[in-house]
Amino acid sequence: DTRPIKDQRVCIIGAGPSGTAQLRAFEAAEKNGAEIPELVCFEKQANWGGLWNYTWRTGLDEYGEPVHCSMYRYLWSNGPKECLEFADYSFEQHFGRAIPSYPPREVLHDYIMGRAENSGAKKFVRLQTAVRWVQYSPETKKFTVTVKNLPEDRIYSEEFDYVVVANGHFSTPNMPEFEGLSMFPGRVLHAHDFRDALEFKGKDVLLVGSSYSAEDIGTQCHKYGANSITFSYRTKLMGFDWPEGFEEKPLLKKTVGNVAHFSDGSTKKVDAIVLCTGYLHHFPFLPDDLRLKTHNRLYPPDIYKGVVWINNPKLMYLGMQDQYYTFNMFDAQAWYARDVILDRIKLPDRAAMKADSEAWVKREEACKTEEEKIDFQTEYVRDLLQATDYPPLDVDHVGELFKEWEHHKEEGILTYRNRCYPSTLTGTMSPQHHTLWMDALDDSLGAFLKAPEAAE
Ligand code: FAD
Ligand code: NA7
Repeated sequence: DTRPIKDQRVCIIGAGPSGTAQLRAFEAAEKNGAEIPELVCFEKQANWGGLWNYTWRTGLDEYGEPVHCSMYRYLWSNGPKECLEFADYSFEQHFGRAIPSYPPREVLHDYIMGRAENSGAKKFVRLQTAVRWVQYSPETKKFTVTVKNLPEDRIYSEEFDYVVVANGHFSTPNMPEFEGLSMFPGRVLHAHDFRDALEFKGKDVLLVGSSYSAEDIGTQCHKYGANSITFSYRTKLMGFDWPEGFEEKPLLKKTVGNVAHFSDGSTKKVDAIVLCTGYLHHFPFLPDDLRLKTHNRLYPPDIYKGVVWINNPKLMYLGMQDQYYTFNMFDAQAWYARDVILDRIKLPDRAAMKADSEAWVKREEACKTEEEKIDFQTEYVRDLLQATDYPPLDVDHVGELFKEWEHHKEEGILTYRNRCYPSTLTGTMSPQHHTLWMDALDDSLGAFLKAPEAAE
């Protein structure tokens, strides 16, 4: 494109951590004197913040839109905050002091969106505006993006030179069927609709799935007084040294009344079933030729550097990987996408992009252990970082912390959140939290930040 960059338009879909990273990346370039394109970020929720905005709603929202939120009350970070720290905005800078390593949702939300609030980025965000359709014209070389202003009940379209898809992929539930569920006498829900563990106090809860959601919702229900927790795995058990009250079973075959039958022939009477069976990459606004098709994995195919849609490099995706790394990886991707748009990064031809992407996919498929997978994502983030001027991030140190975190989880699935790690930016060791995680029932920002002597 020969037009000056300031005459070009970029559409960003979603203002979660990834979409706001994109806004922040352009802001950083502008501060350094660069000309930037016109930015429009469409966000269907009433505020930016993505999954980190908690709502009691499930199903559809007040406008009939699918509720995006998959988070729940009493959710605490499931990894050390030192692994996700933005390289250009430390936790100490945000909170004015060092804080413990595993903060609850509200505290992380305050940090992530704090960086965005301190920038001028909000003016680019059109809230309560859902993207309905994206169409590319090879003649005009532009995208037509059709959106709905929800409160005004008004549909309109605008043209853009680039589209950055940042709508997240942990919101549309993967809902398998199991024989008997329609006659099950208790509640059956997906993790996406889980909101409050107290609902399951005194109950025998079955969680289908063996990944983060099962582990976290299960331990949380235990923390808030569930009678027993049963996990059912399809491929591999989690294998933690579970305390009394937990057990792992192979795959659920069927339910008969309130009795769950498992593939090893064993049974268990349960009161409620939570399907922790993961999420679908879901882009109802994209036609086939622009749409990423993948399951949840560390290197989805067809996107160069995990960002650029190979079949049409004016379309970019952020945050579509399975995630050890989160916020700083989204930053690395957003800085990369920005530099493609600013023409600072020259993309190779399609065949070379395809070959590069396929090589990464092969490398990912060869990873067997957790440690290899952590190393893989570390290499991926390193590769992105060397291409842009994103501030230095010590990914070797971050990778080491992820491995420590894995070991700490193995040592105690109910105690790992009491651990402390140093910031890779400032070197400061995080302080011990005033209350052990199992005893910390109040997850509010106020309770978390209270001085130890003032805490109950
Ligand atoms: P999202 O946060 O999903 O944001 C996408 C945004 O796009 C949303 O605001 C949504 O409203 C908007 N959007 C979607 N469709 C449209 C549309 N059609 N039009 C307009 N806007 C649209 N990560 C961690 O680092 N630590 C954790 O402890 C952690 N815990 C998690 C717990 C749960 C239960 C889940 C589900 C995820 C967790 N994550 C955690 C991972 C999480 O994916 C990332 O932290 C982060 O939220 C991803 O950011 P994102 O911007 O890519 O996507
Ligand atoms: P994940 O990590 O994608 O895991 C999905 C889980 O669901 C995984 O254990 C799958 O087992 C299981 N699954 C999927 N389909 C089925 C069926 N049909 N039957 C049984 N089990 C199934 O999703 P999570 O929700 O745990 O985590 C997503 C994010 O939320 C994560 O980033 C966290 O931070 C919070 P498999 O191993 O494939 O056999």
